[in-house]
Order: sequence, then C-alpha cells, then structure tokens
Amino acid sequence: MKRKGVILIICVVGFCLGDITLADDGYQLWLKYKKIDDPLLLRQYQELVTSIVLIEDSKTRSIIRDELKRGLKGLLGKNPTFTESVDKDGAIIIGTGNCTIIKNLNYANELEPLGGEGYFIKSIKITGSKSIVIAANEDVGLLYGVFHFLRLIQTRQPLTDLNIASKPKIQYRLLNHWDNLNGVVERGYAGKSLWKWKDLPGDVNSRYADYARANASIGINGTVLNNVNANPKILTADYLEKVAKLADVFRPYGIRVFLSINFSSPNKRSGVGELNTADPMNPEVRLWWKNRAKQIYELIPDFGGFLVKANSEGMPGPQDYNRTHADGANMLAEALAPYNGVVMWRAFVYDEKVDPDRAKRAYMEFVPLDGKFNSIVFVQAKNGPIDFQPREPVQPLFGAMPQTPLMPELQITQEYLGHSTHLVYLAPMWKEYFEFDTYAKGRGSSLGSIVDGTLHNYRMTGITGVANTGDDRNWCGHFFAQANWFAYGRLAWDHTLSAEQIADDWIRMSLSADDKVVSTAKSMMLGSWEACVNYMTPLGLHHIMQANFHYGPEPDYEKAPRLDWTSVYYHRADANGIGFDRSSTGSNAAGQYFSPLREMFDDIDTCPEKYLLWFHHAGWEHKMQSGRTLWGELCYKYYTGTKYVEDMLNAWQTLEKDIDPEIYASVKTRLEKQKVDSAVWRDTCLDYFRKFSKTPVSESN
Ligand code: GCW
Repeated sequence: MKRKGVILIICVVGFCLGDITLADDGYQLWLKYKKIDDPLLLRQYQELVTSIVLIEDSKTRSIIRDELKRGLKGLLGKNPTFTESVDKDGAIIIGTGNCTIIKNLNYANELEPLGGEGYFIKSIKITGSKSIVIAANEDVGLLYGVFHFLRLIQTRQPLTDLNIASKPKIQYRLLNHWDNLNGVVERGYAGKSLWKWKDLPGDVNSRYADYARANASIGINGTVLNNVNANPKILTADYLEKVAKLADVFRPYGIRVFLSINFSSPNKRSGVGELNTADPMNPEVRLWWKNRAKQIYELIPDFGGFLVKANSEGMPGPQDYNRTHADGANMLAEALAPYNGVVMWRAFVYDEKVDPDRAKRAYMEFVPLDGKFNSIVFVQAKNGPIDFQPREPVQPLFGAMPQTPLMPELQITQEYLGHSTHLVYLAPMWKEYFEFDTYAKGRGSSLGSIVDGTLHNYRMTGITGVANTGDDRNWCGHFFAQANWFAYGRLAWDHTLSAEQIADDWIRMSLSADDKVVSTAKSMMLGSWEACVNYMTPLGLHHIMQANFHYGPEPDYEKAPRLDWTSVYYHRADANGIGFDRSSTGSNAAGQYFSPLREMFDDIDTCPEKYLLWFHHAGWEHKMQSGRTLWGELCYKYYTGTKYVEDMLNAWQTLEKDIDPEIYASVKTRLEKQKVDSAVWRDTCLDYFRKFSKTPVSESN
C-alpha cells in the first residue's frame, strides 16, 4: 500500500536557506570563504575586484584559477570574469616575469630578490584604470600570492594602495607525519592516517588534493609521509608506486614528498634488502642505497629526500656497526646527491651510556660531529633537549653546530599538551623558542636567526612540524587544533609574525569576522598554552605524564625499564625540595649553553622562574619573586592554570549565538572535559608533592 502525502522534513541545525550550507563540520579549515556580510565593504571589494587576467598554461595555474573562482564567488558572492584586458577597473593581473603583461610593466628588478617562492601584490594604474598585480618568478609563487590576496579579503583588509612583497625566510617548510603503513598514526589524535595505502595507487582519494591545497595556503612545501619509526617496506617497489601517486597530486601545489627510512633496509633481515649488513662503510650497502635512490627518482623526479631516526628508541643505525651518525648520514647523502635531495638526520638520541642526564645526551653526541656532515645533510633537532614538553628551554645544540644546518622539529600534534582534547594554541610557545636568545654569537643570536640561516650563514635552511592531521572529518580532532596547523605554516614562512596576528587571521578565516567573536576567541587562545604549562608542569617541571599515553598526570611513576622513563627521575621531589639539579653542582646541563645563559641558569637566583625546576632542585621554602614560597607558588600556578580553563569555557559560552552550532557544541564538549582533566592534573600533582612538602595545598599561599 502506498502512503500518500507523508513528507518528512528533516531540519538540520545550522541549515541555511538560500546558500544551502549545512552546519560547519570543519572540513574547509581556514578556506571557508564565507560571504562578506558588511554591505558597504562588500560593495567596495566588488568594485576593486571585477576580473582576473591569468594565462592558464600549467596545472598550478589551473589550481590558481579554481581557487580564485571559489574564493571570490564565496567572499564576494559573484563569479569573477576571466579576461585578457588589463585596462579595466578592478582587474587582478596575475603572472610571472615571463608573461608579456608583467614584462611590459617592468618589474624585473622587484621580482629578482623574491626567489622561486616569493611574490608581490601591488595596486597599480594602467591607462587610468585601477588594477592589482600579483607577480612572482615561478607559478608556485603566484599560488602563494593568490592565497595571500584571498586572505586579505577573508580578514577584511583594505585592497587599496597595496604594496606587499613576501618570501619565505626558511627554505624547507615541512610536515612530518608519524603515520604507520597500517593506518595508525603514532601520537595522532584525529583518526587514522590520511594515506590510504591499500587503495593506492589505483584509488586516489580526493582528500589528498585538499590536504595539499590547505598546506599550500599556508606555505608548507614538503611532507614526510611516514613515521620516523619507519617500516622498511616503504622502500619496496609497491609502496614507491603509491608514494609516486601522492607526489603527482601534491606537485602542482608546490609540495615535495619525502620519506622516513629504516637504516637497516639493505639488510635482508629487514625484509626489503638482500644483503647481510647495513654497515654504512660497506661498498655493497652504499651501492644498495644508490640504486634505491635511482629507482625513487625515476618514479618521483622531484623527490625531497630521506628523514632518519637512527640509534634512538630501538631504531637501527650506524652505531650498530661502530660508525658515527655522520657516517650514516653521509652515506645516504652520497646516494641522493645526484638528484637534489636532502638527508634529515634526527638528533633525538638519548643513549643512557652517554650521560646520566637525558637532557645532555644529544648535545654530547652531536656537537663533536659539527663539520663532518655532507653538505646536503640537515641535523633535525627537537626544540627542547628532552621531548616536546609543555615548556622546555631551547635545545642547546642550536648555536653549537655552526657548520651544520640545524632543522628544528616542532610538534603540532599535542602529545604532551592534552592531545586533541585540550584547547592549547601553540604559536606563543613556538614564538618563545624562535625568540630565545642563544647568545651563540653574543646578544641577538635568537633561535630564529639560527634556523633561518642568517646567524651562521647556513647553506640550506629547514623546519618541520609533527603533523596533527588524521582522517577525522575536521582533520585535527579539536576545531582549535586547526589553528596550530595554520600557525605552524605561517611561522615556518615568517617566524617574525606575532602569535596574536596569526590567531586573528585564523579566527576571521575559520570562525567569524565578528569583532566580539574575534576578541573572545583570541583572548582564549593567547593564554591557553601558559595555562596548560601551569596546570601540567609549572616552573620548569617536565615529563610527569602517564607513561606512554602522555595525557594525564602520573608523578609517582617509578616502575619503568629505564630510570629516565620514570616521572620521579624528572621531578626528584623529596623532603628538601623539588626539581632536577642541572646546575654546576648537579648534572651541569646548564654548562651546555653559551655565556651568559649558562651562568644565569646555573644560579638559582638568576634562573628564570619558568625554568627553575628544570635547572635546580629548589627548597620548598625557596623565596619566589612573588614573595610566595616555592610550594605556595606551585599551588598558585596549578590553580591559575585550571582557573584559565574555566574562564575559557565561560567565554566560549558567550559566543553560542554568534557562531556555527556544530563548532560551538564540539568545542564546548571538549572544554568541559579539559576543565575536568586539568583539575585532575592539579589535584594529582599537588596531592603527590604535598607528601614531600608537608604543607597543605592552598589556592593562594
Ligand atoms: O616522544 C617520543 C614519542 C614517540 C616518538 C619519539 C620520536 C615517533 O613518544 O612516539 O616516536 O618521541 O620523536 O622519535
């Protein structure tokens, strides 16, 4: 029997008639291109942007065209016209130095210093008509310039009198994916790997291009596809064909593909090679790598190179054959040298035989190797000497290897900062590192100046971030975690940008351009990292997380196979006080820094309080700058941190009516959990430390 006239109307929250957009699931990241809602501003933009002049003769230019169509249709509500006439008001003229139009405008001198990736955006007049020129030396520069141009509109900037020139401060701006071939992402909190290895090379998921597009929009130009704990299989012919497919998708977006390799690959025990050894001095091994490199470059002519975790956490390496890190890296460099590839050799090593203090080990192993690496080798070091802790002083290797390009490894995924549950905006942390003065060549030797090559005149420069992406619909799990991906890319391009400016842009592009939303969300974001440090590991504490899981607190953890895997090793709380003595009376890790840092860290009275318990075992009654005792200050910090989370939740709730309901609800749920879990951090740590301080916990001692 037919049922007549039964119409089911499903109302989706956030459904908006006219535009037919469903609630915002976060997939579009910061490339939402929502229509400008201020009618006056909209009209101004519509007058200033009427047509596009672009000769479309490459894949990158087709991407540029599509982006402009999509962006301008969204933002201005109108499809732009594509034309060849430059003398119309509102023409956006896009081209490289080789295009006749750009040549005729005589821009050669201005283009020259912009290199392959830089661009300029200028307001000009051609025969009386007002136009905007976006010019670059290469197509990829145009792509970056167009994303910048769209960002100006997304963030409601004026489009008159433009005179912008931009080029990246760092050459290699990469993401490291800790993605295993079975789809599990190590330290990933946003679903499974984006790479569907089983379906490749036949089935090319449309998400791959979206990934590349998002990265290009923030200037990222390379990606290491697989985990540094590398499965040797990645170098088999089957996998290389899959990798080549991804490289084909990414190429027109200016993104090169790199691979993490397993050092023992040539050895037949790895299941890949056919030799009995992987000794880097063995001629057969060297030939094996050369042949493999040749095979890779036949498939992927612009392959970026290898990333290597060697002799670290059980991974094989040259030391297995009594060779040095330099021997291993140089062998790989020799194989890649004919093809414009690089080797990124990680300095994340902490062999307990080197020194009882884990913080000192990488420096001790690597500084003696300065000058011994092949010219296409980067040494890739984490920002701090331990391991992506909520706050660390800078890894002292930076500044101490003037002849070796050092590439910092930042972690975008929040392994030790609340996974994808806590709202922690990481740009202020990264800024603290970039601005950290190492004094390597006296005052003014910031980490930023080392990384961008200006301090030591590095022959090449690079930076990487451990990605926080997965196949969750919104890519990063927490909506606000998208801001960390965005901020990483922006800072990799220009580390002098402020955390506030980046947050401002991201909010306007991703959430809303409404002033109240911008100021509320921004103030939540800007203090969120310091708050996390406060409720997890204030005053220089570190590594007191649950073993392996690294989410919650476990300060009394002692049962681990190695001492430096326990929490008590790091906090050293006892009846006298708390903290790791790394001064000259202790491990003297302070001595690895340049003067006057080493003296400043060494002396408990001059050591900045944010690093106090990193460098000192301080007495419970130690007087802090606030006038509180150390114990009082510790309590105060933990409470300040958790209070901030409560404030973030309250602030967020004031935005309910102003933002998309799906984003609102998902963030609120996570903030509620952060509130509970930050209090667990506070209470667990203070309860535990109280056993030693023998003083009651008080919120405002
Ligand atoms: O901090 C540790 C992580 C490991 C990671 C390792 C590394 C990829 O807990 O998951 O392994 O660092 O950086 O190599």
